Amino acid sequence: MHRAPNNHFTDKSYGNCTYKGPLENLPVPETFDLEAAIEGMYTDGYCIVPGVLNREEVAELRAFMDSMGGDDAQYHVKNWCYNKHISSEFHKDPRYLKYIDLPGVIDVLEAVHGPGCHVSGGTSWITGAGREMGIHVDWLPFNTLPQEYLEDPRVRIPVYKSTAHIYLNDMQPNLGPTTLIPGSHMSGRAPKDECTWNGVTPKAVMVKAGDVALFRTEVWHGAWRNTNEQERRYMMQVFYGFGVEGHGYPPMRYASLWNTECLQKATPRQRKLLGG
Ligand SMILES: O=C(O)CCC(=O)C(=O)O
Ligand SMILES: [Fe+2]
Repeated sequence: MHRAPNNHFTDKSYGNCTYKGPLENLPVPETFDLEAAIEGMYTDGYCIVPGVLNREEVAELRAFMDSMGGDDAQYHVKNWCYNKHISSEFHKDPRYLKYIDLPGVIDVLEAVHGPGCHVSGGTSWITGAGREMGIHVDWLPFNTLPQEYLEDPRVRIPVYKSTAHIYLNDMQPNLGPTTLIPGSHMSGRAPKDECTWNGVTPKAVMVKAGDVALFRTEVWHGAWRNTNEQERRYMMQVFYGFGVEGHGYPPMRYASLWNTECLQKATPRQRKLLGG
């Protein structure tokens, strides 16, 4: 077990946790129900917010992602896949602002993280054929908590950290969708040489471009293998938490480190999310 200086675990999975199928899909709600989405974060560990970006907004974000990071050739990783993964520089470019408080998504986030809800970072991620990711947790608030404590009806663990995935393709299996095991945050631990939990297999986040999936970091998840030689998968991640700010960007109250256009354009809600 590796521990970071703050005594938190750094291991997201152990051994072989690659899921090879069969692949079933998560249910995608047709409309957004805020109360159901909030409840989903506690019971299933995730929620899906449909139709957050329209077609024009999807095209705009894809173009923004294409414009980042210089020469495309450098992202073809030898013997692996195309992998363009760029950290979000919120303090350098006002174009990031609108993606941190997307309608519906931000209401779920502020409800689960409470008044201290913060953006802790983010990435833009374009991936191609050959890419897959084994089942893992992103972060556990307790290193490890016995499942029977978590299943005690008197216990409801707060959502400490979460990730929003903004999808920019109409997903299909060969684009390598995110996979996720509903309820697996109740395991209280990271997977070890396994890729199912409680008999539940990873389910694909088979959403449309412009849909958002939000999940707590204890949920077991990964990504199905991308085998699409024609089209790349586009996804933006935004990381949230409470009382956790400024990984990879300076909090906005350090205004001298921020681009002036970002400072001018940020709404009060965005300012607060960015540590203003
Ligand atoms: O790309 C995906 O679908 C999953 C990414 C992920 O789980 C991660 O970055 O930790
Ligand atoms: Fe992850």
